[in-house]
Amino acid sequence: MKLTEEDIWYFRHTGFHRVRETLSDDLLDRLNEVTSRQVAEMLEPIVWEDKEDHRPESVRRLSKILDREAVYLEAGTQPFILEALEGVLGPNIELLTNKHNHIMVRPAGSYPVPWHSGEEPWEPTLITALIYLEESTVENGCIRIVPGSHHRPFSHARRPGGDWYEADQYRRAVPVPMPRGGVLLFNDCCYHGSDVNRSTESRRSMTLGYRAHDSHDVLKDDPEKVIVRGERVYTGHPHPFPNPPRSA
Ligand SMILES: O=C(O)CCC(=O)C(=O)O
Repeated sequence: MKLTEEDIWYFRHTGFHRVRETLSDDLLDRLNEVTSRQVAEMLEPIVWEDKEDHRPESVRRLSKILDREAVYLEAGTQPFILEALEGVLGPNIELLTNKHNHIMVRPAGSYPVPWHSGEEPWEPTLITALIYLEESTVENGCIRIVPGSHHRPFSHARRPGGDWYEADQYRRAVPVPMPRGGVLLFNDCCYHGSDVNRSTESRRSMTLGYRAHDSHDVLKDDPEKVIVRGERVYTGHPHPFPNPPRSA
């Protein structure tokens, strides 16, 4: 379903949007089955909870998922997700393979994701999609986002560091619990982080990054970008410029 004008206004102002629709049970089952296998077999590349402890229970993140199994691209190109993205990115959308492109497995006890802003405010808008393979709650360490922080007019370290609970971001952020199959979109320039997983189960979500295609790009075949909606248009000014100009 397309975003309403109100949805788009709030998305632009707060920096995040919970999509109305959810993934089908069939797709979720397939995603979880493939993910369980990759975790059990400890298929690299992996980010570990503890670098010294390589066990399935210590898999924090599975990286480069789009190279692993087609079902991950199937999830990331669900029409309802692309339709929602179109509300803020326009009709020509690229999925980046060199940003995110991972599953946060977040096993029981998983330590926090430190506060960070994925992009700087002056960079082209990058929308992160978190696609939930399992329910995400305050108890299992759901994401927290600082609403409006993508509009900050001051410069601030992208990764401020320090104690997670003492940080200004902790006071300013709101927790965003999500259902199994839910999709959360947010401007990656917003400060965000997530708490310890205090439950006894994992809390899996896919993380993907999308941007509007840059119509001024002369080279269209960037191997790290997959066009997932629309087309790669070109709108550069011609040179020499027609005289008299056909249009302004
Ligand atoms: O899902 C989370 O816990 C945080 C996700 C995140 O910040 C990331 O994947 O970059």
